[in-house]
Amino acid sequence: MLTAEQMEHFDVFGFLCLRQAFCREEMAQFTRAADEVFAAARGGGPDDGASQGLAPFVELHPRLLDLAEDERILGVTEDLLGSGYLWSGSEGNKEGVTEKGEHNWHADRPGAEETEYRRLKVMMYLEPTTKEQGAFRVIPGSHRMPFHEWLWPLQANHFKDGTIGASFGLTGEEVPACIVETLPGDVVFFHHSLFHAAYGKFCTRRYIAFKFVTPPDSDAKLRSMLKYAAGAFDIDPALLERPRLRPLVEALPGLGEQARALA
Ligand SMILES: O=C(O)CCC(=O)C(=O)O
Repeated sequence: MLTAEQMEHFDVFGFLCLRQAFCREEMAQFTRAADEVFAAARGGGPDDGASQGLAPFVELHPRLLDLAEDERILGVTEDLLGSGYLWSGSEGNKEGVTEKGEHNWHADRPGAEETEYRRLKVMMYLEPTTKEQGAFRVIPGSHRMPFHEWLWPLQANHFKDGTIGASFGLTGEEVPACIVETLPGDVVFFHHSLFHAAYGKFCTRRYIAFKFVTPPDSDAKLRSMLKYAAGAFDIDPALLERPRLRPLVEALPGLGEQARALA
């Protein structure tokens, strides 16, 4: 499904954005479904402007499970992770009106050893994002050592006061980066050890995310799964009912047992 150039882009830069993979009508359906899940999580009440971060997410709505099964998500994931890759959870996120609007620089799976474990997060933003307003930013190539480790000061100052002056004399927004402005229908795939951030987030900004991993072939990888994605070991029954998702989750409970035995 991906071209050799797109695969190389992901390998070298640690991310790939597929433009307009989903059409306007499809996005309207996914957005409606996502909003239903956010509303249900509020007990059906009106949007009070509070932030919402839900995991699991797509498991809670059949239309979002259709999205999860779509070739444009799973086919690309197979190209990037190889056959045998596993489900590692889903998320839905909605900004709150009182948030600072920033998510400072970090890697979700930080550290030299973690860079060796090939894992993906897939982001679908439901509102347009721009440089000034909430676009996803990445530092290309930061999923690889030694560059990954040189950026450690960004992680160390994560969530302090929004500045990283102590390290590079820059604010978070000034850090040299690729700013991935998106429209609904675009899909961003990124390596889970890539440094990323977002600034200027706004209260209608919502995203749906999927996480996938290559099968763990070492104790270190099992421990990492347990540390970062333990929830995925307890399979949501809705995933077992979907023919394309079932093979991605069946091994998870057994892997969970192995991981917990190591802990
Ligand atoms: O809100 C965003 O676009 C970034 C989310 C993020 O930092 C993450 O998924 O780890």
